[in-house]
Amino acid sequence: MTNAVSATEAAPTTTYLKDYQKPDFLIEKTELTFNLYENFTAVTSNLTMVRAEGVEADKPLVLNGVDLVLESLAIDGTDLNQGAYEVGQETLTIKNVPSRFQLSCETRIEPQNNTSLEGLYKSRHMFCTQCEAEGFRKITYYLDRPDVLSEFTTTIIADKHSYPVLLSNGNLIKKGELNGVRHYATWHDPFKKPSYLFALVAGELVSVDDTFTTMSGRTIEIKLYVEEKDLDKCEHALVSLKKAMKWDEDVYGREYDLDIFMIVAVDDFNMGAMENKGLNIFNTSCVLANPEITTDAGFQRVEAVVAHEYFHNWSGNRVTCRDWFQLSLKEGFTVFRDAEFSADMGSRTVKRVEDVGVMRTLQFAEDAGPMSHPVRPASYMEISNFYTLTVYEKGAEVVRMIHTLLGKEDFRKGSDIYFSRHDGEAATIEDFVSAMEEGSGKDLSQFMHWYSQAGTPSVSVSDNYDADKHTYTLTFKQSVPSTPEATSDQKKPFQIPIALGLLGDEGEIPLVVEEQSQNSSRLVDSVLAITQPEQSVTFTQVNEKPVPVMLKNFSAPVKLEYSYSRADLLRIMAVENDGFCRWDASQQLALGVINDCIEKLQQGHSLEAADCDASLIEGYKAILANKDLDLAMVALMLQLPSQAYIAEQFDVIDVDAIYQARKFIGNQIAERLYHELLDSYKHLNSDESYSFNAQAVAKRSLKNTALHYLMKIDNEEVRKQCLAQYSAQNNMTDVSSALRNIVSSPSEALKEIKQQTLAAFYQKWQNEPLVVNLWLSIQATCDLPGTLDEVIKLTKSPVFDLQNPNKVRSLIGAFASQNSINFHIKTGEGYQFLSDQIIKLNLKNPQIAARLITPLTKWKRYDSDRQKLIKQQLERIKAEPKLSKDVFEVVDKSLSV
Ligand code: B3K
Ligand code: ZN
Repeated sequence: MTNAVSATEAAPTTTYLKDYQKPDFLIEKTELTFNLYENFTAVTSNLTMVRAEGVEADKPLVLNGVDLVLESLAIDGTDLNQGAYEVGQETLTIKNVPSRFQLSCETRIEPQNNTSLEGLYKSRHMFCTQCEAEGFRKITYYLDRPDVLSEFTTTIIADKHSYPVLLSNGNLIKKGELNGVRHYATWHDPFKKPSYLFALVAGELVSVDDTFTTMSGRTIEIKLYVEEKDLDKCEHALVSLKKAMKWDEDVYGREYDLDIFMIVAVDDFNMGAMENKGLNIFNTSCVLANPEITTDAGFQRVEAVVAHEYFHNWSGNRVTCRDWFQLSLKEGFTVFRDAEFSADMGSRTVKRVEDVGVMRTLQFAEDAGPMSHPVRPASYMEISNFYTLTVYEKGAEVVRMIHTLLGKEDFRKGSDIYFSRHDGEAATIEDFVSAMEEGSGKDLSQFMHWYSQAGTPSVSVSDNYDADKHTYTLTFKQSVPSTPEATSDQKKPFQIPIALGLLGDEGEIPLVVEEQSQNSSRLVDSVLAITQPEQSVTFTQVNEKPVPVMLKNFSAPVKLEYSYSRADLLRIMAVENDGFCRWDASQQLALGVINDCIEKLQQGHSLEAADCDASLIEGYKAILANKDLDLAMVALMLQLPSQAYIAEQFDVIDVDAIYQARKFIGNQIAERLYHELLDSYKHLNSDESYSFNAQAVAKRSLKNTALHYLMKIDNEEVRKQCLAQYSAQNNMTDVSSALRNIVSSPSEALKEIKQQTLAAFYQKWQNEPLVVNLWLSIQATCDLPGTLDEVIKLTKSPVFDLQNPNKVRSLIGAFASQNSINFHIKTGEGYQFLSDQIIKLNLKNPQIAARLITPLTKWKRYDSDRQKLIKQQLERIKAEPKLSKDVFEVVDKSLSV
């Protein structure tokens, strides 16, 4: 029978939200049988299909299918002859079908050659699946869309020695031997689900088992499947899962539904993890952890991702998405849920500050670039390209704003309505927002613009203090930049919650809104919801000119513009209660100083000590001396704004000046606060054994922040400290931090040691891929000259594997996105290197190839020489004879701006 043409040859077409049509057919039951062999897999499907109500009888059945070899096709047991159906590039059309029938279909696939890691594929020796968004169509012909929900029964047959463990969604209902060599297992999932939540795993795995008792007293079996060598890295994920299960019961009243919850760890995975019903599949990097191999950031990631996938059981699985335009319905909401969970488990402020960091650098940049799209996009060519920071992170901020506007109780009422009303259904963002309106009695119609309008809004604030009347007026003006889908003037004003406070000499000034402005500007729990392009609020009984503190807890994903004096910022840093604003004040203070240096460099001057304003040194000194502050906060406030954040402040990014200025200020801080930093380092540097809790993480964070500054100074004592920290091999957080400093040190004294240390580190950890990945990324992000050559060398070494996404991200991704001074090397070799890799990956793994393009998409933001060089590379990629849809969309949109 026909072998469908590869998807990569299909001309990219655009899918529009406005064209959404309900499915013509439904699949009541899905029975699948997989016969797994080394050189092919035979898939048999039996689908109980019904024509949807109101659909004309002559409408053909159109199924999705990609890269499938069709072996047989039958309706109600009768084989179809060739004229009865048509196999297209990505479809199978059956012309005449009854209103209710049994469709049987046999296909052959080659998971062993599937390098896209989408559909059924092999990771090392294990078979596994990734079906979201449209991977199921690479397994069998199906209605591969999220609004077709079906009850699945899955039988897996495989060699019993190579694949002793056979898993799928739901409950195991049957298993047995077949002929002494092969065995089978049948799984049944009682919950109807769309195909994207289907999962299958077959491999030589062992499990770590646990149980959880739900709020209604049911005992859930928990199984974490890993390779035997990883058995010692499972505990943290299991603890995190049980915490997440409990948290979702406490905070959202959501209980787990199946009797078993399984997680499987795989090495080759395109993203972090996948929430398949009852059978989550995880990238090893997001589930395995122990102190010897995992940093604090790694522990946090595992906790967050385990929780995120678990929370999807309700926000995503029980209530799923009508179509992929609604992706943020599950992702934005679930990111908000996991962020709140992490905040409750660790330090709330630290979590918030980290998330805001991602928003203000990466998401704001995405929103200002050629791939900018609303939280609910209006169109896409390849949906895989829309698993973005906007859909996830901005989507979570939008849900957070609803939470802020409604308050905790009403938000919970809304989420209860949403979950119970749409349980077992495929819902839309409107359904979610309506439930929130109903739960709170509030009107969120203007709020909906957050879902349909792209671009980061700016809110500029001016103020006026009337000393005679004792009034203080704040005036807010909002604007949104033009983005690909709409110009600035076509956009409607947003409803923006601004949490605020006024600082007086004696602390917080009580907020009393003047009666006249109460109609338009009501303040609820210190939150002002602005709705107009320009809007003022006047406070009375203000007896001194206050310092306004705005956007507390980053209450809206906007750029807030208000010119604070350095003295105001120091004040906020010292006394403000809101942790985010306190941290942000330290960022704005440093940013101001760095910006002055950038300007000076751009005018051709060199920098001198006086350019590092004394206010910054004094501010940092005070933070280090402040005994009331949480150590994690101290560490965060001492960290200079990232290069990416500094870059975001400019229309034209001057890579060299930003790098030089930031480095100069870093060195000044190190020199001028040397004793304070060293004291702090020594005080915190203990050999106590590792524990993962907020306090211990905070200590290590501050200690390593101090070390990072100190290592900017070429000083023997510091070098010794750093080498001693490395040699102590106490935990991976400290070891990797020391290694990073050794590798990035320009000191001649470390030149040889550097190579020896890198070699010894690799020698020790070569059998731990996650540690090798860390080793790669430490080298890839080194800002010293010559790093590009090292990175190129590493891509050619046997350590590297272009087919493993974690390796690609650790080496190529880290280099291109976190090493701006080397990536943007003036010769253009960095761009060429990246494009070479993208071209190599284009057909092998289109999703990863498309992600790698991100740094090139921002080409318009650089100087004209760099613009030219980057554009050349984009054009080179576009000229490739066969381009995957994924790569085509990103390159095409980048070149169309
Ligand atoms: N839902 C998956 C992401 C799937 C990405 C497909 N390209 C993981 C998550 O967000 O939980
Ligand atoms: Zn998710």
